[in-house]
Order: sequence, then C-alpha cells, then structure tokens
Amino acid sequence: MKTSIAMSTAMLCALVVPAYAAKSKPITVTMNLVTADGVGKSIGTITIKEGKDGVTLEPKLKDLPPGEHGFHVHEKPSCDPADKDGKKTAAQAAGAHYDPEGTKAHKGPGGGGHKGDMPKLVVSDKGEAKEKMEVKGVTLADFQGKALMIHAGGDNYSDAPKPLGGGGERIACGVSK
Ligand SMILES: [Cu+2]
Ligand SMILES: [Zn+2]
Repeated sequence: MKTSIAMSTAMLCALVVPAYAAKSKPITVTMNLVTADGVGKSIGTITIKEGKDGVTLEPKLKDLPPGEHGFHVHEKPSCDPADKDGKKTAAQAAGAHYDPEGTKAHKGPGGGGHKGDMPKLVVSDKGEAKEKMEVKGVTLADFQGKALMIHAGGDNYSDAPKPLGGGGERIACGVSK
C-alpha cells in the first residue's frame, strides 16, 4: 500500500513538474520617457508573466502624469523618434498597434481588433503605477520583439471620435526583447 502511494506521488510529480517548468520565463521591460528628441530617463519597469489563459502585467513605474493613459503593444522593437507627416515624432519608430491578424481596428483588450490593445494604465496622484493587470487571450510570445507604449491621454477603445482612442502623444516606451 505504502509503496503504491509513493509510486503514484512520484508519477504525479513526473507529470506536473515538466509542465510547470515549460512555462515561459517572465519578461521585464525597462520603460523610458520619450520625446521627439529621443529616449530619455528610465521611469521603472513592467514585468510580463505568463498565466493560464493570458498574461499578468506588473508595472513598477514612477514620474508619470496622474490619471488614465492609453497603453498598447506596438509592432516594432524600437522607442526611437521617427518622421510622421514630415515631423520628428516621439517613439514613432515603434510603428502601429500590434495587429497580427490585420484587423485594423482599435477595440480594446480581447475586443477582436488589435491584439496590442492593453488595459488602460492607471497612474496615482503620486505619479506611480503599480496595479497588476490581467490580459486574456495573449501569450508571452505576443510581447517578444515589440514595444510597450504609454500615451499622454486616456483610451476609449474606439477609432471615433479620434483614431486609436484619442490617446495622443507617446510619452513613455520600452522595448520587449
Ligand atoms: Cu499605443
Ligand atoms: Zn489599438
């Protein structure tokens, strides 16, 4: 009897441990302020952890303007300025919202549009963002080789009345490797 319990425990471990170990390692992205002149100082990190049916984002950010900010995965791994309508623009090299299915629609997290649409980032009166965010329907692989972007304004997850939720300028960015 004892032997068989020991055996089944060993077999259970053999099944459970490799599955757990196969879980991808968290990614920590350093976020920096960005302007048309380039990448500025670091304001902290966002750690991305793989969950059961999505990911958890753990921001540890400071020195941001209080309030809600549009927050997305952009398609290219760069936070450099680039030309937009003939004008040098902050973090423009990161390109558009990550949209692997080519939906061309800004619909918010899990909305069936851009896969890079994340929950709004909430910044406290002290300028800090520390609230964990759960995002379903994405994996760690969706974040690799991309940029995380924080915008000056909020996000209504619609292309009306303004394109891309009206988040406006790109104020902070980090490359996710
Ligand atoms: Cu964005
Ligand atoms: Zn979008």
